[in-house]
Amino acid sequence: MKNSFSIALIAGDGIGKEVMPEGLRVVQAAAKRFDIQLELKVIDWASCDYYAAHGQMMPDDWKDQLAGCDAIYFGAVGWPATVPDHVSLWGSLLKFRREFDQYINLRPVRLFEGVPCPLANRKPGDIDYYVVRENTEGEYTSLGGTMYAGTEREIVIQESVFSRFGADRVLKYAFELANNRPRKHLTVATKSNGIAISMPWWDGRADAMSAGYPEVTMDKQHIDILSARFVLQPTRFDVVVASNLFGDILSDLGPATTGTIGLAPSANLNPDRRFPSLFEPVHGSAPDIYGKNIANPIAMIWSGALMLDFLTAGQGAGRAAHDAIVAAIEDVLKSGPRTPDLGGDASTTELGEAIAFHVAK
Ligand code: GGG
Repeated sequence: MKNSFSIALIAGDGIGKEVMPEGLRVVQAAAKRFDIQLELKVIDWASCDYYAAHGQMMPDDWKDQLAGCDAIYFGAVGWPATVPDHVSLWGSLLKFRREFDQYINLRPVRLFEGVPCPLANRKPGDIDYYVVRENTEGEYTSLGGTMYAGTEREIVIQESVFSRFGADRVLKYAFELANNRPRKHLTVATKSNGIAISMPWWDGRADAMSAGYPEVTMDKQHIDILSARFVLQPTRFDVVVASNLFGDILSDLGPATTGTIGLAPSANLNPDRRFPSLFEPVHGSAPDIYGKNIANPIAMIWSGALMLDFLTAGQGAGRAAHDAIVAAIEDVLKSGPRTPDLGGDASTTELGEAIAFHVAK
């Protein structure tokens, strides 16, 4: 099995620049321990600083520059605010997702021992599920426009796009994931009572897909009550599949119920492996804490573990490296240093060093 990989490193903006070194520190410690060769390519674009100098987020030949990379390890995008958020996002991260056909955004949500849970009477094991977010279409489109701009008759239209191809492939991924988990339960996020064209159709695609997975129990929940149940009844969930926007919202809410969004990793996957996949924390650039070296690096570190696992298709050295990183996160969260979001006063660097130390053991 291949054990040598080329990784593009894109720190991006804000705290992306602070958590990236810690993610890399841990990924390199795991790679060394499990004899995985990593060729690292540091990329200084896909950032608002690059935009300030060049008037665009990425160079025209960005795809050529990433040719041959097996994965992209990504920090955050969107700061300073001189670049509007939609410009920075569409000019970088969304280009990667769409042009590298990263149609799955896999976001684990888990309550760890040692992390104070904001929900009453919840213990580790009560919150342990995946959000599978459709990542290339849905509500995130560039289709629409404005009419009568600046007048009293101003109209703005933004279309959502759901394709049979796009829905079926994300539903298939989610059913497969649920089928391989002990509980074998899939929740389909919907809003078919209010969004009365695309969402009943989405539900119908899920019904059709479920016929191929007789062991998977499926329920469909409207996004409003589903969100409430993330807070009130999190034990109901195992795998949750959602459209692009619903999935984005759920995958911030879910981690918030586990104490801090600073723990939440994500994997933007091209499961076909025709293009590089991208691994990033769920959180953004967090300008409010940027520059203080207090951001929680665990989301970045856990994303690095997902990257090593995916690169080796969940087997061999990559799986061992993933497991060692997650075990180190567990150990450090029980009794190690804590960043302020976890109730401590440790720095980003101290937490990263503590996890790397456990990984290297
Ligand atoms: N770490 C990823 C990041 O910077 N995310 C910022 C963000 O707002 N992303 C929007 C999205 O994932 O759709």
